[in-house]
Amino acid sequence: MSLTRKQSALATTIYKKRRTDRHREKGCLIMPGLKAPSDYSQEPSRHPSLRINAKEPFNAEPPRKTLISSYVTPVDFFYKRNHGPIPIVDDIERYRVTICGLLENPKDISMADIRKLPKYDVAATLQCAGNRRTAMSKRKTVKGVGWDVSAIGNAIWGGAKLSDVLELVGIPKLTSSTPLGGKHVEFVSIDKCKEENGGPYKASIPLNQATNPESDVLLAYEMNGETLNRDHGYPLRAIVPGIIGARSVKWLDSVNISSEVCQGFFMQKDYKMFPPTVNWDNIDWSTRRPQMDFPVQCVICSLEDVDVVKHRKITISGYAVSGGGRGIERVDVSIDGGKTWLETTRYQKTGVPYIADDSSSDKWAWVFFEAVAEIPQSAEIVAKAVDIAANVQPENVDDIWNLRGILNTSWHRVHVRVGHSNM
Ligand SMILES: Nc1nc2c(c(=O)[nH]1)N[C@H]1C(S)=C(S)[C@@H](COP(=O)(O)O)O[C@H]1N2
Ligand SMILES: [Mo]
Repeated sequence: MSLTRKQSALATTIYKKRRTDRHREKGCLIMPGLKAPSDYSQEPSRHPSLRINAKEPFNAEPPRKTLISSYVTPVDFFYKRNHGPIPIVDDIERYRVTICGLLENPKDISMADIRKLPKYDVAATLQCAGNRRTAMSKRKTVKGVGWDVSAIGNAIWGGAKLSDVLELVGIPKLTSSTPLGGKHVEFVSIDKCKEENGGPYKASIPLNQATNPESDVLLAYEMNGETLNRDHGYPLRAIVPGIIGARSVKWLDSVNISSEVCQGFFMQKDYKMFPPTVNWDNIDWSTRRPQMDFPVQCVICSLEDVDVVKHRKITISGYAVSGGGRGIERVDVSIDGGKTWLETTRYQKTGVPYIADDSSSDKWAWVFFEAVAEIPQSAEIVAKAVDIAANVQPENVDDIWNLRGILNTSWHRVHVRVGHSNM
């Protein structure tokens, strides 16, 4: 039997309603086993060293020096980016993720079903598109959470490949279109976001990325070898390596096969890159595509933006990362504001030389860089990275300024003086 697209959409609606009714009967609030509070009275506890940029919803980042103290970012120090109160699992046994939309047989999948699939551990760096927004705002005000340089972290995500999960509902590997015209995979959460008028956070990726095992898209239930915690998406989240963090949807409720790109707020009215000429009076959201890929980025983490050091000989170190799994070919630093440059050494795991694009390196993960230099009494120190496609970071923030303050990848500059710390 083959359904038309309309019939299948109808089937999904009926299926979802039946499911809801079923759970209402059991006295369940919204969804089996997982619920979304509408206030902030049941938030998890968080590490006191996090810098809080917004309390409700909770948005926080670690001090930059913490980032370079370990290649794999400890869960406590991993930035937390939310758009509503953190959902709660009240019964993991009853939790199901619904795979629905343009397919013949929608299915409710339990954690046991997910765990039965082969487990993959993927090292992937997640970066919020708003990372370094505060610095962009200094040029000219932008709208959004004021992130410094640590809205980024690198974790080992454990879970099933989405390509394997989709096979359970009859979508083969390397599919770009289903017989019913499905071309996108939409991840739908249950959190209540005010941007969605109290509706859930959602985002989509193309079906051919979702069904390609090489893209390493995961439905993850572990972070750094531990069960995912509430802040990071317990019980199940999408991890889409190589693209902006906004598409790695946490607390999955359903995975919806659709003909179109997700029409949610965060795909259509946010996380789009506009040219510097666009302002709040002339913005037309429909003119731009949702941002997916991440451009090349690097940040100095061993020094604050304005810092005082004791000795002339200093270590300049930080992270570099690019989108789409592109490795880092080079990171250059300058101690004279960008007039002359010095190449740094790069590494991921200690003792293993980093070779961009080599099977020995973690394709989706950041790279640390380090250089030792003798600086004059006062210096402007700059870092810029080059990825394997020879993409380079832009010199000035002015050239990439945009009203939402996303993707600030301009050369990272810090000002250092040799002296005593009381300035
Ligand atoms: N359900 C849901 N998923 C979400 C978000 C959210 O608010 N709700 N925020 C997104 C954004 S913008 C980012 S950058 C990452 C942050 O993931 P983290 O909090 O685990 O670091 O989650 C993404 N997934
Ligand atoms: Mo984000």
